[in-house]
Amino acid sequence: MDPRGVCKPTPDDLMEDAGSGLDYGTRPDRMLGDITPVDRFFIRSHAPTPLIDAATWALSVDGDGVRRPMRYTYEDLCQHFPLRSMVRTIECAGNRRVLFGEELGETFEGTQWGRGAISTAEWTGVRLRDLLEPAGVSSGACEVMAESLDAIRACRPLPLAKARAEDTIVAIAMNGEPLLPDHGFPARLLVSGWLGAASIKWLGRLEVSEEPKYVPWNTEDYVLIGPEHPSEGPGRGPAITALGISSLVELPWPARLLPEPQIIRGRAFAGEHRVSEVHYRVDEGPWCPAEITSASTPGVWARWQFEWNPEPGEHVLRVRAGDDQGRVQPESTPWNELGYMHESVVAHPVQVVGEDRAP
Ligand SMILES: Nc1nc2c(c(=O)[nH]1)N[C@H]1C(S)=C(S)[C@@H](COP(=O)(O)O)O[C@H]1N2
Ligand SMILES: [Mo]
Repeated sequence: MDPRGVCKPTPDDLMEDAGSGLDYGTRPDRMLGDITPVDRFFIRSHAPTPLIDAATWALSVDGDGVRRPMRYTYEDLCQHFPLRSMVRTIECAGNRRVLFGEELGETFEGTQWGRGAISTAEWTGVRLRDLLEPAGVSSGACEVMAESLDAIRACRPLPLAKARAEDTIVAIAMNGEPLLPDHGFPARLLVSGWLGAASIKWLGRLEVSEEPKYVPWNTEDYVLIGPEHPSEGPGRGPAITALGISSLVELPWPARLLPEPQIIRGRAFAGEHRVSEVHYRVDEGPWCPAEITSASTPGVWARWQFEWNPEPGEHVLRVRAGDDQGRVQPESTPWNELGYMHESVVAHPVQVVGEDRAP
């Protein structure tokens, strides 16, 4: 184990160090295809990566909301249940926190994320509901709490309906290979379209309960605290569930380009919804449609592109994504204490320089 607490290499040419020693974003100009290669998939861990032996590992399903507590081994998951594969994006609720702070002229505490706390994999695993069913979920059950085996025993409850969704799975593989330790080996939850913190890694227990559960991750962290977000329960603000809408340009910040025709690419994500349109704007020019070049699926980022022949000089590129619910990225995001859920259109600085001065 690396003294940093993560196992996989995190070279600067693929990943951006978010400062804590445990958190690394994917470099936006190295995101490559629809699916993020595992070597650059972002990492967000609150404690060092635990090294778990799959041969002795087990996942228990218990709580007052089940009639027969169950215990599944790694072999049970790999061999005794139907396996489902699906491409899904995971985004941290704190993605773009640094840009959010710059927008409001302040510095938010917490992981100093730029734009890279978002990645997409093909996940393979067992539907969570297939693991709940043998335990006999009671008619009064309302939540399923996922609990981790890491040093902080991270946990966060899910409403039963989301736990039973077609695309909520206990994943054992990522891009066709067993999970890497940093991403939750031997098994993690994958909650489609929700904040990354719902997708508990190093899963050890699923507690089905007949009462709502309150834990640090739905009362103090991963809640929206601020005047625009009145608290509805015992938490400091409403717990974040589905993610908002955002986009990024696949270029460094600031970008340096040559003054010649080229394709500008990027991605947009709308949480549980489908990205349906992407517009871009150069400097103070008109908004123009970008072409969406990937299948647009709920829970998965969409890729987009446009052609640009930039004039030499300093420019600002803005991108505004919209989803199938008619939601579009706003000009600004209301303040919340922990700097979550930044959705604003961002002004991406671009320097266009002659051939001899290009990088
Ligand atoms: N056990 C555990 N699960 C966890 C976390 C953690 O620190 N511990 N971090 C969460 C957060 S905040 C995010 S954004 C995602 C990141 O998943 P990744 O590291 O595979 O990209 O994992 C979630 N699951
Ligand atoms: Mo996160």
